[in-house]
Amino acid sequence: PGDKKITVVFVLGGPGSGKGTQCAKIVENYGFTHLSAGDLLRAEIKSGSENGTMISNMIKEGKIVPAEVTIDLLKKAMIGSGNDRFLIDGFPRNEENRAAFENGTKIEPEFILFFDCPEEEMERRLLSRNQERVDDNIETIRKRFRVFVESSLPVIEHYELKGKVRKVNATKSIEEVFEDVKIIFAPFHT
Ligand code: UP5
Ligand code: MG
Repeated sequence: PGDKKITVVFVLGGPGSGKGTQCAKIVENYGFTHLSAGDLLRAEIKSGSENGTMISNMIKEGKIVPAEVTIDLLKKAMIGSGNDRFLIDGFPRNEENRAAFENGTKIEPEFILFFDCPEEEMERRLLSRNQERVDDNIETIRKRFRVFVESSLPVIEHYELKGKVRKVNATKSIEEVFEDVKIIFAPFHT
């Protein structure tokens, strides 16, 4: 009772499809708080928490961390932000993530922003990225692609059936992709 409405957009797409890059641009114009699940997990490793070693091993293998761990971090970040509009980037990555988030928070996403990009292009971007990610080597990148196809695409299909997926061609330049994103976010302009 008295709860104000919380707006959540899940930002999904393969590794290197440009989720983080586009979220940073959305934040500038549309009053959202950007929460990258991957960034929250990497911060948890750095903080020296008891889950750190487990998370670190999962990320090096491109595997998906248990839902409760990620959701706990997301919930804390949502509360800490003081905002009521969120871009949740890189989550949910599998059906377990999706079901646990929906059951645990009772939040239904407004829509899913899906960056569609071929693997060759994503691979090129990840291999030329220079930010010391332990998972940006060719062996781990291949594993991340496989997990995306096997576990994450079914989540996108789930929301497709509900008419909630807004698909964007992510192959173009950063500015061109953002032109398409802007159309989708027009109703949220601040
Ligand atoms: N770039 C971006 N857009 C471009 C464009 N249009 N043209 C040319 N270049 C472009 O972009 C990647 C690179 O491409 C950058 O150098 C950028 O400049 C350039 P970025 O915006 O970083 O893409 P993004 O989709 O965010 O790629 P990222 O590597 O972050 O995606 P992942 O989904 O692989 O990574 P994430 O951090 O979400 O997850 C990492 C790992 O954490 C997972 O593999 C998993 O092990 C774990 N994890 C979980 O277990 N659970 C979760 O819920 C989340 C993560
Ligand atoms: Mg990212």
